[in-house]
Amino acid sequence: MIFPDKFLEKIKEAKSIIFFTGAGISAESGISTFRGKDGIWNKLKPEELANFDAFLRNPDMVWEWYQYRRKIVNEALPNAGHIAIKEFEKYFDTKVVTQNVDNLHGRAGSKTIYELHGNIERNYCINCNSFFNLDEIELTGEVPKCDKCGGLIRPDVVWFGEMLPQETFMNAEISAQRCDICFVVGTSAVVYPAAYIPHTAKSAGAYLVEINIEKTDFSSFADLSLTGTAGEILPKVLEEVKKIFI
Ligand code: BV8
Ligand code: ZN
Repeated sequence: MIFPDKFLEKIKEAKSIIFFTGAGISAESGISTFRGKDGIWNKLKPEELANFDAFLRNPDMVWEWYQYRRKIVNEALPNAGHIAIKEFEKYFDTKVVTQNVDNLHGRAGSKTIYELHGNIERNYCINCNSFFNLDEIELTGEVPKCDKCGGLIRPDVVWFGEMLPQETFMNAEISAQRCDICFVVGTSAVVYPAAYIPHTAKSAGAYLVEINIEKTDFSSFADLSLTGTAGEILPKVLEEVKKIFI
């Protein structure tokens, strides 16, 4: 893959890099995206499942949907894209700002990860906010109840209409304002306020590189659009970095 000189110049000068990632980076790990061809939202409507009212109306069904997704996440492994991002830490101040809840960046070993939409492996009681790991919960197929107060236990993900974790989002914004290059990887960039992050980076002067298998609403903002899968392109970018920094 030949990269434009301008991009190679930016890599040479860069100190700080952020990777803004979405469901597309986990597609090659076998986790389906939300809005792509095999997207899960195509079959199910987010308003029916990923929101608090749906959970109160039908807690067992929403809990079951997350159990189904957790099973897929547990069987998944970080792919070459996640691993390449981890390797960038050897050459730059590298931060991951992810919309994904699958913890694959964490399992790939990335050190600084801002999970804007939470993490499917964590759960908490909607009544007393006690946190529970899955192995602390008695899984009966129905929505589990808190052993401290009997409240319903929900996944620690941000549903539609819910605020993002304040401190995490603030740290993500600060890293976007300070970065020299912002890679936008595997996201349709339609979910807000998360999708403001690459725009924040751009207005602060960062060089924006989109990595996606197709054009998105975001492509017109990118300084460079690399078309292909994250698992194929990110290792190639890393190869160029290694040539520059040997
Ligand atoms: C909020 C967690 C208000 C749960 C998710 C403006 C400002 C603020 C809010 C809004 C706004 N406009 C609209 C809103 C409301 C809403 C919103 O953005 N709606 C959209 C749909 C229009 N936002 C909210 O509700 C947010 N909360 O605003 O609260 C508030 C404010 C103050 C006080 C109180 C309340 C909360 C949004 C969070 C929702 N939670 N998920 C769960 O996962 O179950 S959203 C869901 O979408 C996932 O988190 C996902 O990460 C995210 C974004 O999707 P993508 O990651 O981009 O995935 P997608 O499938 O769309 O795209 C995949 C891409 O990858 C494609 O482009 C594809 O081509 C590409 N691809 C595929 N394979 C590959 C690939 N690329 C590379 N390689 C491959 N192999
Ligand atoms: Zn409780």
